[in-house]
Amino acid sequence: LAKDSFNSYEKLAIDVRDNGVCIVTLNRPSKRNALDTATVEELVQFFSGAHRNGVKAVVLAGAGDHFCAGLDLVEHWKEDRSPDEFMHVCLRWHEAFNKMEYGGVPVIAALQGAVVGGGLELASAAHIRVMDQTTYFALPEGQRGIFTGGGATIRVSDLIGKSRMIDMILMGRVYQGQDAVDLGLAQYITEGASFDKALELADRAAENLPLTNYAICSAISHLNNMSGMDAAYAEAVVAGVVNTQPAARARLEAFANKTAARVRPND
Ligand code: 1HE
Repeated sequence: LAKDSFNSYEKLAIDVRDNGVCIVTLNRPSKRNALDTATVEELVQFFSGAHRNGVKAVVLAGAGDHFCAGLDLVEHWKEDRSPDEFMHVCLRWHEAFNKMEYGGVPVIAALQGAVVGGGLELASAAHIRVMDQTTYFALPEGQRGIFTGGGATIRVSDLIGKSRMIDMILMGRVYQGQDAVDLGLAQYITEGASFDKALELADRAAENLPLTNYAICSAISHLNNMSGMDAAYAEAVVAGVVNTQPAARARLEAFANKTAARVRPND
């Protein structure tokens, strides 16, 4: 784990654990962790290097009572950007979020309070979302006179379907509680802090072999973008590499020797 590579961050708080789990915290609670351009640049930097730097799993969190209020609307208003400038702002968001989704390192988002606009776009680029009783999801862009630019049309539609995504942005509809899990906005809901559950999941994910996690947290997203025929072919190629990795032999041997844990139903 290249611990030195995590020293240069000013916007994100980065805590590296001995097991390779990294806690990445949006650290602007007084502004509800609104995403300004500098924060997005640090997300690009972190997620571009995470795999190369030996990160085994990430907990993505937000400081304070809210995960993320989305685009920094005050910065956007003050900058009075041209269309061309804002297109390039969005392209940096895509760079960051694509590096998250396709980077091969499991990213578990720990959500509380507002997960809105670009905050929901950020959360939906994570592989797993854990929410708590305070968490709520919305796309306020419709009412603000703007539009999503950080991938909601793709990733939020993937999570809940296009018509529900349209309803969210057209009507400002808010989802929370078990409804949000049933819809697919989050996979887990906790009674206590979502962070504790997210860290538990990240610790567990970090025990998988890195090449297996790479396939899970990169190949699946790529495969889903392909036609069925091509995806089946590419899946076979990925499995050819992953399922013959030398590091897997000890785990296969343990199964053959009956020392490995068996899959059993939950209690
Ligand atoms: C912000 C932002 C922000 C808060 N940009 N500064 N996103 C939104 O439309 C959400 C806008 N924010 C809110 O609706 C609320 O702020 C919250 C529900 C998130 C939190 O409410 P609350 O009552 O706890 O806080 P607050 O009093 O509204 O805000 C506290 C401070 O945070 C205040 O700054 P202050 O200097 O006056 O103390 C707010 O201005 C600041 N703040 N949210 C900038 N978003 C690539 S396209 C992406 C499209 C989008 O994401 S559009 C944004 C959608």
